[in-house]
Amino acid sequence: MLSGMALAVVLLAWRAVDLQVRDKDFLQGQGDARYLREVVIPAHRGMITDRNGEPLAISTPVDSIWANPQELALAREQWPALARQLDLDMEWLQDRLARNAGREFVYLKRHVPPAQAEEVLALSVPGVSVQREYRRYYPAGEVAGHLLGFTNIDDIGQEGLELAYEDWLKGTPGGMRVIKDRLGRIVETVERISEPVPGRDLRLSIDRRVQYLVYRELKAAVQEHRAASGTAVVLDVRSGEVLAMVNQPAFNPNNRGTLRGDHYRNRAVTDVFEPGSTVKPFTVAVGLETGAYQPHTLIDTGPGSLRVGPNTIRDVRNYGLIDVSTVIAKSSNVGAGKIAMNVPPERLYRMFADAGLGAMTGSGFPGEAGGLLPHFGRWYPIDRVTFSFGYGLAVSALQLTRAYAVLGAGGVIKPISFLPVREPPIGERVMSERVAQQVMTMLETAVGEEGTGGTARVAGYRVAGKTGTVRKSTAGGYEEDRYLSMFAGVVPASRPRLAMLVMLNDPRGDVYYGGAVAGPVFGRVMSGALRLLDIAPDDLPTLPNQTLALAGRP
Ligand code: VPP
Repeated sequence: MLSGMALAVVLLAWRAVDLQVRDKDFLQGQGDARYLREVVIPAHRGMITDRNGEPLAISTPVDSIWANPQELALAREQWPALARQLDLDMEWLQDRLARNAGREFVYLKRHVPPAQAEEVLALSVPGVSVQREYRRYYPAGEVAGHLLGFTNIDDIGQEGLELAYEDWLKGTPGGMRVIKDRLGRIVETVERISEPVPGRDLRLSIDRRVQYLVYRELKAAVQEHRAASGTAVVLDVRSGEVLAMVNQPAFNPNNRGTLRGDHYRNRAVTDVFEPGSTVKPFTVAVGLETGAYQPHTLIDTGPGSLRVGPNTIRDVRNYGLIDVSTVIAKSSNVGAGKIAMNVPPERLYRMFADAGLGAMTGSGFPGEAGGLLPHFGRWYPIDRVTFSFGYGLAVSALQLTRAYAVLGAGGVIKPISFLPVREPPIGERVMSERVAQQVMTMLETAVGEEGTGGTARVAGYRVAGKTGTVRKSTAGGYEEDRYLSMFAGVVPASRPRLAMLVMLNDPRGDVYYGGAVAGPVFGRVMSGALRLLDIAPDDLPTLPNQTLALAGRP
């Protein structure tokens, strides 16, 4: 019995000691477990490409150098080498470590090239580590800056399509559990909790080649006419896809540091303005729809002004007795005003509203403006008249371009898309196909010999379009010598494929008419874009037959 008891005592004692030792390790482990941490593994952000897969935004791997101040404090003698390698100055480093002394983690330098990070690691300074991150790179630079927007240092979309499609692009970060020692050193990767899920790539409707053409020509025109800014939008008439959207001055999203708020807003969707004469085609469309007018109906615009109650509206010259087509070709305000007086106000309002003027397009672009379309119930007689030639309402460049795409699509409005669409949408009818066709014919004459838009011509293609020169509104009136100069058009007129608006804000050169300032930009862009997109010419000079015979062709 005694020996049994003695054995029990020995066993118990051994167990107690054993537990103490093992527990110690275990408890120590637990102690370390006090430093059990979850570390985030960033996900690779999806690439943004144009409609043909050309890269527009790519996330490239970079490394960020971070330190555990508590640990680094023990290696002061290595700080100078570290500072040199990281190109930091010592005061900054000392101050940063001092201010974060109690913490385990502080960034020393974000987004250094992986090679430099390697050299820093090679110094093997205690407490200094590297974290793999991603930095956005925009190959097209400022050509597509406003469209894409940009991400912040943590690769989160801040503006533009980077913001609009954040959830699609961002992916899901992974996680891993690590044990860190008392000084916060990762001593062991305990387990990968979850692998990072990369973001999805985003293919846009944009054609990078067209985007570049528009950027180049708009930039040149803004410089040539010393304009304060410029905007241009190109839409695919059949699909409603945005093929190009440019603002000047542009900005380069690769150099985020230089950005100011008003620099990177996408004016084409955020800024609204009075469209002026560019909406006359829609007033004429109402006149044609109601049957009150035909293209050849005569209107007396003499003496070049029209009294409406106490107000008077004017043309830049007295066009006298002209037909409806000429009201468009010469851009007569009086002609448009008289049509407006002879159609029901609600029909005029309805046409503008159905064509999307003064309303959000639903494109999903962040910060898109709605604009203003005062209800006809609130119109005084003068409002009804000035509305007809584009004053008293406010639209964005995207809305106005979309309205011209309606004319090109035979009177049907289509949703706007910044992504490729598989099937051209049916859209909704806004006016009869007959009226849309008649208006398109008038817009061709506006670009012909008799019109104000001759500068928008494109060799080999029939062009339908409208000039606009709009005095900028100020509090309670209109500027004497500050204008918006515009041209909106559709090509090829016989089989419409592209709609484009070009607008220059406040040209300070010696010419300011829309026809002189914006028309040429339209012509130059379209003569490049139509060929780029393999769109067949519809206005080749018909060769005399004998020439064909000489060429040995039937
Ligand atoms: S005619 O077509 O674009 O080539 O009439 O700003 O008229 O009543 N532009 N622009 N008017 N306001 N209020 C002209 C043109 C030329 C016309 C247009 C084809 C030769 C062109 C205008 C414009 C104007 C205008 C007038 C521009 C201000 C607002 C009105 C004078 C430049 C008007 C009040 C000089 C509601 O676009």
